[in-house]
Amino acid sequence: MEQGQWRQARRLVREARHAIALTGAGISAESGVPTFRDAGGLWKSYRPEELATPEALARDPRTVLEWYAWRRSALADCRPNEGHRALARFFLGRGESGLVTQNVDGLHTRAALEEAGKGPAEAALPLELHGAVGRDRCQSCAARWPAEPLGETLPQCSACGGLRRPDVVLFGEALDADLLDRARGLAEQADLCLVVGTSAVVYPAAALPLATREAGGHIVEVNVRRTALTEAATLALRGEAGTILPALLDRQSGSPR
Ligand code: BV8
Ligand code: ZN
Repeated sequence: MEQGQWRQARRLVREARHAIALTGAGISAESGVPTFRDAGGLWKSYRPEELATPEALARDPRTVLEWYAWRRSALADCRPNEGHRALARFFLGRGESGLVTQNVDGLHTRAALEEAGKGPAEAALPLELHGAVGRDRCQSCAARWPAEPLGETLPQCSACGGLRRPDVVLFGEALDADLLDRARGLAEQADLCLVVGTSAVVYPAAALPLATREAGGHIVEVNVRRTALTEAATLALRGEAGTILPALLDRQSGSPR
């Protein structure tokens, strides 16, 4: 990456009064979590319409629940990487929330708790726009639980008998309105939106960086390749999140090797 671009990126981070970050599956790739649309990604082996929609869940709940049980088991050995940790330290240092994720893997939350040590982790806890695969919720009422292994019979809500399903937002399901309002408010106030490891094709999440830009803020993209958002970015830093983010966000570090 050429030095001028790097210096400009570091200046935008240093001078940002209100910074937010929108992350996608790419930030968890180095933790061993498969992305969706990359070669070898989840959508290459499965068709999202067949698995990640409320119609699929209604039509064939066992297949959908078994797919999520497989994804949960694939996550069991994954740990936050240096990209998650650098973002946690950044927001802890600023003492102001701004981390918005599309990911459901819970790795940002783990990084926040690990980096905060004894201190308050709040500023580094993410807004999980698409929910969390480590939680179940009831299809019919508001009950939520920590995820449990799938048994022989379809899991039922102990309160109302409804279907217990992963607490994630499927295609065609609405995002939590309050969460989305908070994320939109943060994006409109931000003068810097870091966009890390997302193909920026899923809405309404992908519209958030554009809200920052429309309000006069800068988009700095961190990705290994071009995306639907690269055009709109002030700077597109090409490389892996686990390498770029510590160098970009930690106070004393220089540019990545
Ligand atoms: C809604 C499930 C309205 C959870 C996910 C046409 C038909 C139907 C719907 C629509 C349509 N047009 C638009 C829509 C809306 C739809 C949508 O946007 N569809 C897109 C695909 C066209 N959106 C919705 O349905 C949303 N709901 O709009 O509801 C509504 C309102 C009222 C009432 C009812 C309904 C719901 C969106 C959430 C869907 N859920 N998944 C799960 O199983 O995970 S989306 C899925 O994609 C994931 O959640 C993921 O978060 C999301 C985005 O993917 P990315 O994170 O970007 O991952 P991807 O693999 O694509 O990219 C990885 C990137 O990382 C790449 O750029 C790669 O280069 C980069 N990378 C890789 N390695 C690294 C790296 N970068 C840096 N470092 C590395 N090491
Ligand atoms: Zn219920």
